[in-house]
Order: sequence, then C-alpha cells, then structure tokens
Amino acid sequence: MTTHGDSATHPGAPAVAARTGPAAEGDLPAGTTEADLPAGTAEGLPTQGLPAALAGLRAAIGAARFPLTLPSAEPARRAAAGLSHQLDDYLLPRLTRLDAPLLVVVGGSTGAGKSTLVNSLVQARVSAAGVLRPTTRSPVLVCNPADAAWFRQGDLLPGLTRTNEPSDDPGTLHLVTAPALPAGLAFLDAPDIDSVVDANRALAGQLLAAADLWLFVTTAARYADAVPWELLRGARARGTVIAMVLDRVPPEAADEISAHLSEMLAAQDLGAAPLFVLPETWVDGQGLLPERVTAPLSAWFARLAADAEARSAVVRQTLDGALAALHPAVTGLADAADEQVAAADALDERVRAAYRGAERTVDQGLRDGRLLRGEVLARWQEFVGTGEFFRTLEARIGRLRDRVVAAVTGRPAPAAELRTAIESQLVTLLRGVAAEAAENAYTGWKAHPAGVELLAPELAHPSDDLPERAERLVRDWQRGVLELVRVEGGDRRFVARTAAYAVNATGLAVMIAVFASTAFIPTGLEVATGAGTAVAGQAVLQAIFGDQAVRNLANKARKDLLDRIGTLLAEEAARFLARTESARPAAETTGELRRAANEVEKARHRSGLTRTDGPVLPAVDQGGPR
Ligand SMILES: Nc1nc2c(ncn2[C@@H]2O[C@H](COP(=O)(O)OP(=O)(O)OP(=O)(O)O)[C@@H](O)[C@H]2O)c(=O)[nH]1
Ligand SMILES: [Mg+2]
Repeated sequence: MTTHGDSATHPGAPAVAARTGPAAEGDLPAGTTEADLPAGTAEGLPTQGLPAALAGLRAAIGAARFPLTLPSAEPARRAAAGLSHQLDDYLLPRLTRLDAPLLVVVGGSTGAGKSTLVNSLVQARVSAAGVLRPTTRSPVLVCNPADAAWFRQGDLLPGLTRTNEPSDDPGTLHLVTAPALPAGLAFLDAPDIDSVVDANRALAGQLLAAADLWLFVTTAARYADAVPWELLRGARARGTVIAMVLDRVPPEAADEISAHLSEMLAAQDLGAAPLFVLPETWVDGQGLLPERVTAPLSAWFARLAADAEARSAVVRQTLDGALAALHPAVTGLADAADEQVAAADALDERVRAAYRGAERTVDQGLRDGRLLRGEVLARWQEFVGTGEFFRTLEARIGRLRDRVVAAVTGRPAPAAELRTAIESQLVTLLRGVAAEAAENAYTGWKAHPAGVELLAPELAHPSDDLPERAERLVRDWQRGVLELVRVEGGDRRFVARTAAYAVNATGLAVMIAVFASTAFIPTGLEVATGAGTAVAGQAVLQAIFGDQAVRNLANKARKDLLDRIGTLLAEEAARFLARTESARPAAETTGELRRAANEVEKARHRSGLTRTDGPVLPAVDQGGPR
C-alpha cells in the first residue's frame, strides 16, 4: 500500500498537510510499546492517573454480578457489559494514544446509504452496499494506509478479529486502506442501529461507543424514527461529537425536510451538530455517489483531517464526555448491586422468619403440655400404673435395689412403649413444624420476584429424609437424657447409681417433666392421677416432679432438645439460604464500584481533557440548507 499523498487524495477533498504530533506517520515504529510513549501523549496532557483509575473501574465492573431477578438486574447487566466494552474498546486504548487517528463511526438506520456514503467519501468500494436489508453485518474500517498499523494492532476494539476480507461475522473487523482518505481520519461503517438483527444492533451500539465522532446518516424517509433519536440524545448528553447527514432528499422537498430536521435537532439541543443535506441522486456503475453530492462532506472531513488541533479537540471532547458519563452509569450499577444485596437479605429474612416460627411452635409445644396428651399420657399412666415406675422409685426410696431389679426384670414393655410414644409424639411435632416452615418460606419466596426464580418444587416440603433425621434426633436426645440422669443424678439421693432401671425410669420422668414444662402442677396432677394411682403414689410423684434436682435435669434436657431441634431446622432452612448465598453478590461490590467511579472522576477533573469551550468542529461550508 502506498502512503497517502496529495496526488492520491480524493479530488473532492483538498490536499491534507502532514499531521502534527508525535505520531505524524500514523503508526508506532516497530518495537515501540505503549510504555515507551509519553504519558498523556500528544500534548502532554496530565492524563496520568486516568489509565490506572480506569483499570480499577474496569476490574470493579467486571466483578459486579446481578444474579437475582429484580427489575433493575437486566438493565444493570447490560449496562455493565456495555461499560466493560467501552472501557476495553475505546477509553483505555484512546487514553494511551490520544494522538491516534480520529475514528468516525458511521451509524444510522438500515438502507440509509451508510455504506454507499463511506465508499463515496473514500472513492472506493470498500464496503458492500446492497438492496438486501440489512447489508452490513460486520463492521468495515477504512483508513489511510499510513494509519493501518494502529488499527490493525488491535488496541482499539480488541474483541474484533481483524480481517483483510469482507466478512459477515459480527465478531470481525474488516480493515481496508484507501489512499483517497487523508491520514489522521478513519471511517467505520457500522451495521444498522435499529436492526431487526439483535447482533447487528448490539454491535452498532458497541461501535458507536468507540467513536471519536458519530456521523449519523438518516434519510428523508426515516429521519423521524425513534431509535436514532434515542441514541442521539444519549450521545448528546455525554458530549459525544456528532455530525448529521440527511441523505437521499428529493430536491423539491429539500427545504421543508431540512428545516424540519433542523428544528428537531435544535429541540434536542443538537443544533450545533453540523448537518449535511445530500440530494437524492443516482449511484454510478461502482455504486458511488456523484462527487458533487459528497463534495461538501468530503471537504469538511478534509479540513478536519488537516487540522490537528481540531481533531485533538474532537477526541478530547468525546473522550471527556464518555469519561464523565462513567460516574452516573457506575453509580447506577452500584445502586442495582445494593438492591441485589437488599433483596438477598430480604429473601433470607423470609426464610429465617419461617423457621423462627417453627422453633417458637416447638418451644410452645414443650411448654403448654400438649405433648402430654394422647398416646404419651396413656403410656405414661400405664407405665406408672403397672407399678414399674413405683417399683423403681421404691428402689430409690427404700434402697431396695435388688428387689426392684428382680421385679421389673422381664417386663420392660411399658417403659419401652412410653419411650416410643414420646419419640413418635416429638417426631410428629417436628414433621409438622418443618412442613409448615417450608411452606411459609416457599410462599414467602414465591411472592418475591427474585425468590420465585430461586425456588424448586421440593422446597415446598421438608427434606425427604426429614422423618428419619427427626427420629434419630429424638432417639439421640433420649439417650442424652439417660446419660444426663446417669451423670448428673449420680450423687442424687433418688437415683440408684447402679440401677439401670432407676436411671431409665428417672430419665422417662425427666422427659415427662420436659413436656410438662416449668409450671408442672396442672399437668402434673393429670400425670399423677393416672390409672388408679394410689394417693400415696400421687404424693410420691408430686414430690418427684417438685424436686429441684428433677427440675434442673428437665431444664437441661429441654435445652438440649431445643438445641438439637434448632440444628435440624437450621439444616432445613439452609436448603433455601444456600440458594441466596450462591446468588448473593459479593458484599464489597458496591463499595468497589463507587470508589472506583470516584477515582475516575477525580482523575478526569485533574486531567483537564477539555480545555476549549468553543466549537471543536470546522464550520459547514455548503450551498444547501444550513
Ligand atoms: N438512488 C440512490 N440509491 C442509493 C443512494 N444511497 C444508497 N443507495 C442505494 O440504497 C441501497 C442501500 O444502501 P447502503 O449503502 O447499502 O445502505 P446502508 O445504510 O449501508 O444499509 P445497511 O448496511 O443495511 O445498514 C443500495 O442499493 C444503494 O445503492 C442514493 O443516494 N441514491
Ligand atoms: Mg451498510
């Protein structure tokens, strides 16, 4: 490829003087790395600090997650992806090379004539134009041969694979050189911005975010379309430098349409954007527009290319605008991340409340004596009534251990049955509260937009193995109570240390005392007046249950039972909580985002990228309107 020169310059564009600045030849000398370049490059701008601040921001955005389904999540995910792209595609590479060629991204609706316009401006068919919509599916970048190395090396838009051939793959960037295009200026022909093809639309947005200057192409037929205006407003808000082309204007309607468009531009605070009105015309055999039609536009670009000061001002204005837009955008991400954390907390709280309710029910159940009804009471009365209990007690009272042992040998049934009754009663209670808690937690999540996404049908019920775990829990507890009686009661006057039956009987009495709760008396009477128990027996029972030592044991046994149940219910709740945990964004996300955005904003202010207030673009010099 030849380097650019006056002889090769498009006749419509005046000859272009060599660019000023350290990269006048457009690309890096072989072996030069970014580290060799002066920081802030072209004009010694104090941009130091910005690349590091941006790298920090890039990392913070990369680490941000918005997994919970909230209204803000999908927009935040998209915004985060867009910001990451813009940092990689444009901001970071642009900051390292402020003097790199100015990139004009040509955007607009499909069929507006973007490719035709680019081809005509560079006087070569570099981008396919066509009747099949949309035609351009992968971007085409055209630059002067002198600038090719910069674009080829891939700092800018690093995600796009450079190709030398036309391609339909949106992941590629077709690089073409055109000697007719002055150095220092490059055109990127983008897919349509309002495409029916999702990939086209996303790519167009990504490319526009990498532009130093937006050249917006619309037609007489399409200029009122909503999507382009939405994009334009966004770009305007950021201070992106914009120029407009109104293409294919029927000559008879030119005045009216361009007046209307000018009004629209002014109303959107885009009145300062240069507007080029191109009349409808025939394309030549090559598909290029006649030179007289494109002349004002090419002349304008030639002036811009020739004016290093103006180009630099354009770069700095768009760059500064894009940098300034980071803070509010990242604050939005941080807010969305906060919402994620708050939602995760709220979901956890619904689960915790459900399982706290379960623990309360158990605690109440142990206090209000409801477990002493039915089967347990019947078995207890049987146990007491058969005399086994009293015989054991007699063993205690009368120290007639041997007699007791002899008396109950071979008749363990009532004790075993009582123990089983206690077990099944407790297991029933546990199954009931676990089922209720699961249902409550499930319903709580179902009513939350993020919760419903985390649910699985099995969460509506307790774990499959809950019954076995509950049975094991109760048996372990019962063993624990006996152990307690054995150890704690070892020195007590009423427990015969060596008598297994006494331990067993006392243990069962302690369990009953647990169910009868602190104020034993009402149920105590009930318990005591079972199946023909003699008055003497009642007195003994009351004496036993009133005994401080038994009460202490019962308190310990109750606490042990509640602890075990607490653990079981926590395991049940964990089925829910594990799901929020894995979806919960890292706690430091929001802090990191806000801190990094502040750093960028501080560095941007220090850098003073925009120093001029006046218009950064050459004036439009055309015979037509405006
Ligand atoms: N008569 C006439 N035809 C034109 C003009 N500009 C473009 N065309 C034709 O309109 C069709 C679409 O033009 P393109 O340049 O492919 O449009 P585009 O904006 O690049 O379209 P996409 O790549 O699909 O976004 C082609 O057939 C062009 O030859 C013009 O000014 N006059
Ligand atoms: Mg095209």
